[in-house]
Amino acid sequence: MPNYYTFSAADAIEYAKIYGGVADFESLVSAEEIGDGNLNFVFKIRDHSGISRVIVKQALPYVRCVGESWPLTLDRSRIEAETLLAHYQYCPEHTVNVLHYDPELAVMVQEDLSEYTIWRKALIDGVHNEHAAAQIGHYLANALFHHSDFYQDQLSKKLAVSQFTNPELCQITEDLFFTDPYIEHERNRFEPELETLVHELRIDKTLLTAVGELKYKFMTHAESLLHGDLHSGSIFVTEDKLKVIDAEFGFYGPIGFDIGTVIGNLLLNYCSLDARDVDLHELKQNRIESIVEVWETFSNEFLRLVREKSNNPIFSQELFANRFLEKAWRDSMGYAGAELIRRVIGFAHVADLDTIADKNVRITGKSTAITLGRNLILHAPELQHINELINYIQDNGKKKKWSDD
Ligand code: SR1
Ligand code: MG
Repeated sequence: MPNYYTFSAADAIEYAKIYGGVADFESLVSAEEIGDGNLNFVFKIRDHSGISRVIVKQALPYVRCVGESWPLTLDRSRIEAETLLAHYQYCPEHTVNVLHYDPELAVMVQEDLSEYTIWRKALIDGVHNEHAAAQIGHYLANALFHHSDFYQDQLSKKLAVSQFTNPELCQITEDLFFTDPYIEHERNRFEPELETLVHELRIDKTLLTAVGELKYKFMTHAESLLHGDLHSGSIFVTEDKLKVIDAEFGFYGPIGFDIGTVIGNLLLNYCSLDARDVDLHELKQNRIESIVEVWETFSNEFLRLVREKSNNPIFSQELFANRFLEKAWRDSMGYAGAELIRRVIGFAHVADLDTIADKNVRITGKSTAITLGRNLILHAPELQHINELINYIQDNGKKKKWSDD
């Protein structure tokens, strides 16, 4: 990228003036770098009243949280913008609006979401956002249906698969999700108290085979244009609204990966709740109801879209669509399990568990997450109904039927 340079705050302001779509653009005067993710610079651009007006986001040619020793393609910025635009086309109410992007500078300008809170923060604070689960289910159905072979025509789908080929970011997931946690690797991080549980994962051949199946499917099943990193830090919420951001891991993959990542993050939060000063019973119930609502909204909406909009006379048969969703459900369970495990023992953790100050409570929460994750991966193929998952979660991963066989 010959024209690439890293933006200073002043560069970000100038850029926002030109491309931010702000009528009184001369009023844009300050930029605050607020990026707290692993990869990029994010500038919040404010006017002279201190009101945040737009976001300027720039990819760095390396992994930000590690440094230049881990180089990373700038093309992820194009992929992110194009994935968000593609999802916005079919679900504008739940996708952040990209106002402008420049692949050479690896930069994009996005709508400001200052009135929103990161869903992970709300979940950690013990908040139940009543509408969030149904809204993310709606986003998943619309984003995934309209980029699948149920809707896209054969030729444009195949061109799109090539447009969204994202080898370096996919490699991160292939390694961090599906390989590192199951081997000794310098990127892994976990407390010594978890050593026995981790060892048990690594010698469980049935588990490793199931993880192999999930990884293989991730690498080969181009079912739809995924967000690719739909954890609760990529989702912004208010009391009644929800927007998805941060789609640089976008690619054509198995739809259960996005659904499973959402469910996995709700489960990670569930595992952390014992540490919070809140009405535990009610909040645990809220998290479980949210998981049910994500799946039910997604599957009902997906079926409605198949009935009303599918262009393919073979795929639009009710029985075929139902069978497709049964497989997506089982995949989702497996990917949720893999998310639980990698967020506890791999490179990228979650604040839900890591910020628990009391060591015993933290280790208990993390142990539950590992055990739950392991059982989800192992038993995903036989899980017929969401109620089976719910019963199991309510037993905190100790249900005899599963752990004893
Ligand atoms: C090196 S990137 C680590 C993690 O951050 C991203 O948000 C993805 O979840 C990735 O696995
Ligand atoms: Mg991200």
